[in-house]
Amino acid sequence: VISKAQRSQLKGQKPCILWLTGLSGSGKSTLAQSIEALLHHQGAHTYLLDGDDLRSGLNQDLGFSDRDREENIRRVAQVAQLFVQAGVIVIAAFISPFRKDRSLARGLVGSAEFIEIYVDTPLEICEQRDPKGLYKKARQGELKQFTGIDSAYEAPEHPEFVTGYTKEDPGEVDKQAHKIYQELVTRGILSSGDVEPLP
Ligand code: ADX
Repeated sequence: VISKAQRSQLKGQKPCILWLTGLSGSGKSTLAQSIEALLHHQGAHTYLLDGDDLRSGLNQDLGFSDRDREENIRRVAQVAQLFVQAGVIVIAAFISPFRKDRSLARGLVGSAEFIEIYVDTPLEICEQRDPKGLYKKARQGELKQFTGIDSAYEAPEHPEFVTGYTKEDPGEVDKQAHKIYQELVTRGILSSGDVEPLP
């Protein structure tokens, strides 16, 4: 019987979940990718779980009713917890609009193992960006139950980390990722602070 501690020790890291929450178009996926790239280049073993990906596979039977979102997050949280058992640093990027569902995810792992990152981009900006044209459809009534329009988003009350609005500038996103990395070092999740300074 091999324990989580033994699996993590093999990788020289403490496993955890970096949980990114925020509106559609807030920049969760981009930030998640930047964090993963940074951690990977530091030698960490990571895995990225992203809403759009999981909804095309494991969760393809789910829609966007409150109940389906709850089930989406429940499954994702269970999967993330399994990765933590495997010793991996998981980055999860989901709207995850409801506090109780995020709190359930937090409860599945140790309190120090769940880092909630609120990607706090205001609705107006997300709507201006509208990368997939979904806000437009929601405003025209073609898409129902859209988060921020006719479905609720409950902002985190005590996230471990809040990222401000980042411009569509990869340099800005990388700076945010860098700050999060340093936060992980401060919390002792990652042992080395030897990350390359940004130019
Ligand atoms: S969650 O609310 O259940 O956490 P999740 O992060 O998995 O959502 O998926 C969100 C993605 O689904 C959005 O980025 C968007 O591309 C797409 N989407 C399609 N319909 C909706 C909708 N009604 N509300 C929000 N996102 C939607």
